[in-house]
Amino acid sequence: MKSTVISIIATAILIGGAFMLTKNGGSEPVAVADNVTVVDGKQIIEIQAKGGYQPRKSIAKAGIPTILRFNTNGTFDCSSSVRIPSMDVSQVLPQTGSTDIDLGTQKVATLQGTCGMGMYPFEVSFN
Ligand SMILES: [Cu+2]
Repeated sequence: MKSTVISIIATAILIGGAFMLTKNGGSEPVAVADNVTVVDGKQIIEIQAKGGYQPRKSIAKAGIPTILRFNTNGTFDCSSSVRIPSMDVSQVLPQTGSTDIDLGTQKVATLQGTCGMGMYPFEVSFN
């Protein structure tokens, strides 16, 4: 009986310790905005591309390495072609999938992007 209690306490300490390590490991995503997280010091901005871009406007942090991630899911319209002229980005997305575009470290500025035809706009503001 006594050894059972001890082993339960030991297990609880082990689980607690593992949990603390996870917390301190830095790999927990930190939300910056609804569609923006920071994981391991890298900012990830997620935009859905289908019949336009959602969200149309993203707010992100300037001064940290940033990935712009486009998610498609049965996207057959021209939002599967992405352009960000100021960054020289012209990217064709798969009909379904996830595509990362490395934006490097941005200054305080707003990036304007569109679909390949210039019909659907989106923007990312770095503050
Ligand atoms: Cu278009």
